[in-house]
Amino acid sequence: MKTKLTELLGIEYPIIQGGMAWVAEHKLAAAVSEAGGIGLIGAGGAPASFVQAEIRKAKEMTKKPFGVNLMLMNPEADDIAKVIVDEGVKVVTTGAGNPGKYMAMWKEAGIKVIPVVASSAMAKLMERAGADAVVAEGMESGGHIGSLTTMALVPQVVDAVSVPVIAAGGIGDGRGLAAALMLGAEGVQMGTRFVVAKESIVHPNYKEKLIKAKDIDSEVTGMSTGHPVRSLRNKMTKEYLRMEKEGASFEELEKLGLGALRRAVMEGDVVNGTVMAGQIAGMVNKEQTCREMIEEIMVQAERLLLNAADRCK
Ligand code: TUI
Repeated sequence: MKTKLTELLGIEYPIIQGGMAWVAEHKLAAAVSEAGGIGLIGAGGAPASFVQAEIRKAKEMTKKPFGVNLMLMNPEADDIAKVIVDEGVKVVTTGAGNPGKYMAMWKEAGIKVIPVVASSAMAKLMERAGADAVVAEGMESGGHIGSLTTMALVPQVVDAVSVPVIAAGGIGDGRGLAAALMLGAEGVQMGTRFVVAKESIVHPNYKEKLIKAKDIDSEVTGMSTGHPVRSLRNKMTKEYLRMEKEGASFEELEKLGLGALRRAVMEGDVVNGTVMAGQIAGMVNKEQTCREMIEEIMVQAERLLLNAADRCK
């Protein structure tokens, strides 16, 4: 399948793997790139030295292009932005903020810059700053989210900018990819589905909780702090929501959330940790290799798109 995204990045399939903190490390990124999509190393809240080591390990596992996601609230964001240049990374996506101050440096280095946005205003700002494409991420996504749904956001971003738009949030199979293309997107970014990939280093407890989850099992915490985060309902989300309702301070809530994602992903504490996942959790039913997932998605999307054309004859 050829789209503006496959052309822009020189990849086979229009699928970007989400830059999930702790989850998106070198093995997952390399596996997605090897399978014909584009894998990302998620910087999350990690130090620059860790991100650099991850990039080097990914280079040993694949000769295909891969990218780095810079989470802009990371205290070492400035250093990570430089590491991305020094290591010759080909693609960068950004999340949870405005990457404007790094844009000139990245463009100068020939890096393809793809900011994640949650509104058409932000998309326009990023296009003016030199973005090569944007990811329009709806609130169906796991992790830190905006307020619009993918169905409403994607076509409005498509109308607002002339760079390629990649749809994210609520996409977990070939139906989602086909639908995204119908909305005017040139590809998709998927996170939740890749969490249970065979190549994903996520703790088995996390994978099991995600595989068991149904459509209604995610919850949004942090509305009151301005940092809404979607994750699977558990003791942690219940406690967080109770404290928010009782008017807990920003500091108290931040303290509760601190380190909670790492506890779930690395230690497998899916009771007191934060099990970030999107609304497609109910569609994630088995572990597969990244190649199996991507091939299944592409076959399904291509069949649907061909059938859609038939209906209009
Ligand atoms: O960044 C994400 N998803 C994330 S980041 C993350 S790390 C984290 N860990 C614990 C607590 C909180 C965060 C987990 N998930 N997605 C991309 C994304 N970016 N979604 C929404 C946005 C966004 C929001 C506002 C992008 C730009 C923006 O602009 C505001 C501004 O600065 O003008």
